[in-house]
Amino acid sequence: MSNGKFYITTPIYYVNARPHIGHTYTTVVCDAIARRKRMLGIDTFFLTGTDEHGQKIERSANAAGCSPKKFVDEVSAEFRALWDRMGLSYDKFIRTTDEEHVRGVQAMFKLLQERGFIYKSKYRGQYCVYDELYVEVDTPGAPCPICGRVTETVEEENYFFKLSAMEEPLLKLYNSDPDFIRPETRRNEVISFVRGGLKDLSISRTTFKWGIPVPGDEAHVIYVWLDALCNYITALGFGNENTKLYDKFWPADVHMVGKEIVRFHCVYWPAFLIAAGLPLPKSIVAHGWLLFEESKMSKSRGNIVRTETILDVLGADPLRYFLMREIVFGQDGSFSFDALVQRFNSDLANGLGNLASRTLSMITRYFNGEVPYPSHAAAHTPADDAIAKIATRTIEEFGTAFDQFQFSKALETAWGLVAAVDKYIVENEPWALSEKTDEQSRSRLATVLYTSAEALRIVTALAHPIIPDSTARIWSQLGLGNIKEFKLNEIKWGQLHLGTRLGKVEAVFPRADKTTIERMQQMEQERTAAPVVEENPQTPSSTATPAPSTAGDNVPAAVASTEVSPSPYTPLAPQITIDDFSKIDLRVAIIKTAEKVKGADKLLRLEVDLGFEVRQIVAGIALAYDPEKLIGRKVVIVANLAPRKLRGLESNGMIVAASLEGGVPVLAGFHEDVPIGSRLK
Ligand code: ME8
Repeated sequence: MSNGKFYITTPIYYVNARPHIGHTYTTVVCDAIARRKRMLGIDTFFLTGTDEHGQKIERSANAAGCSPKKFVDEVSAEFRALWDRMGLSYDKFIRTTDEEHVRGVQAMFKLLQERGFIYKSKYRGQYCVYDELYVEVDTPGAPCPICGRVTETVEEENYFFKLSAMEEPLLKLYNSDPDFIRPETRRNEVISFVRGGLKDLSISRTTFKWGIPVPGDEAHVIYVWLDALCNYITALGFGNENTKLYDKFWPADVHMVGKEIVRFHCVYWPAFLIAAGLPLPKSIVAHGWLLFEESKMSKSRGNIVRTETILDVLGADPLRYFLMREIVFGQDGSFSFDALVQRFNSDLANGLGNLASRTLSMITRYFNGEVPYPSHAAAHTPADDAIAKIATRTIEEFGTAFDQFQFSKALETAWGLVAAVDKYIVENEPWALSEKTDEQSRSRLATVLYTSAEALRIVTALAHPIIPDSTARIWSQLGLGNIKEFKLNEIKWGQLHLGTRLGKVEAVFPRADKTTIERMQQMEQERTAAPVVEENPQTPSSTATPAPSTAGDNVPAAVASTEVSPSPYTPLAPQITIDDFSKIDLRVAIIKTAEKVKGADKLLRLEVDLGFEVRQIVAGIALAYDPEKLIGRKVVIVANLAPRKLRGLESNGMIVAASLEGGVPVLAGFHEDVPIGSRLK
């Protein structure tokens, strides 16, 4: 029997970057929500996918020396393979290069045209390629007010969408439905943005080709955000022949997004839908950022943590648990390997895992592997009733918190039950009861173990959407079969049957130790240490161009493959002005000290003297240079690069080097003797 329907979406991810745990975070949250809805008997559709058009992607493909299609095919496949490896339960993986999507977007464009919301006009302005957005700055080359990257001057004849006409309808929408944008802080930001006035929006481009052609005017491609946002309806068949899913699931219940794309989802998307006369999504829910070393994890900052590293070492469930428990949904949260392992040990290995193994192995030992039931009432004590009460309250509170996106609170509540049962076991000493042979003690032992197993069953069922694999294993150890068949909406205390035969009891969460952290750090280190010439987040080319091939796994497969890059030369980065170049302060410095960084094969810690100051730089040159031989050598450094941490050491600048085949660095230098502190121009 169906208990209604539910449609949830993640953003579709750009394929100019490989997936990292920031993308994983959003997708895991949606997966957990979708799983819970399904367990509640709700007909659920969970959509994710990749955003594959636009100038940013076209440039990344050019830089990789391959066609955009080949480039997007490879990176999109990586996202999908990672989600599959994690066991994410999406119902559809949409790609904006899918034919049905292209048809659907063109249908939407035509619909907006027919309804009089599109006109053609000339436009000259500053465009931020990274954000794929015209920005409100006048000076050519001025930085983007959103991301700080250098903007480009674009002059074209564009199609425009009458966004200015949407000011009133949007404000009416926000006011009439306070849940349309969540949380409240984001809602307030959007309202004040719209109150500030809306200008018409350019929705086509002629300066590049990698996009969906405007129907009837193929010189134009459709603006990438109009293209991308439509995925939420085209995935269901909008604009195509078969609209069964669209008819059933649209409007979406939840569009889950990161806080940086709230404006696109809460202003542009409903504006397009209102103009097209289509139903609006029920809510847009924004979460915060996953930070690593205090800044947003992103490819251009080079501080990403790969999901694969964690999967290889710990598996999917510990990561899922960490993301849902440690990060207060809606706020920014920090990621570190230390915190991940600490959470894993305290809550999973010592918490749920320990409760499962001690309860189930005692039932195996004392009751031949069959769930016991107290045989007379005198075996009951208020302590048993207290656990039953806490469990009943937990079911209620967990559901309420989870359904309000308070995942951390929900898990805290469930683990409160784990802690209560642990205490109960310690206080009731089943091991001592097992040594007594009188009937009263045997009944008491049965009650204590039944109570513990029943509480374990309840926590396992509640936690299943968050840690699906391990809970499925505990469930089958409890002798309950396939957890997927369990109806969460019917859960209550006392459903564990007397005589249920346990499955094979095995540890579900083997404890992690220091070497677990070291292994993960080492894997990430090896990936980030190699590049000497780093990406600079302040330049547009760095965001459009994948990292040099020395970056190893950080590079989309298309870049790393020699097959697709026949030229031995790295393609030129997009042109910059002299003003752009003047922002880079290159100085001559002398190396004073050099030493290997412990535990990082490729890194050296250097102290360099610029004449006016001595500073520390961490460089990935250890495989090419002996530290002793570097002392006294003059080098060129990028002196005004923002500091970043490598292996916990702050690096204040970057040494300039040529990168030879295989990423071997060769330091830049001079034939003449140049005073330290001199600036290169
Ligand atoms: O914006 N912390 O794609 P994108 C938390 N294609 N979440 C993060 C994160 C981090 N450090 N980094 C990424 C786009 N995310 C567009 C979307 S939708 C019609 C088009 C997650 O690849 C978060 O959900 O830049 C964020 O909004 C999304 O990835 C951005 O992915």
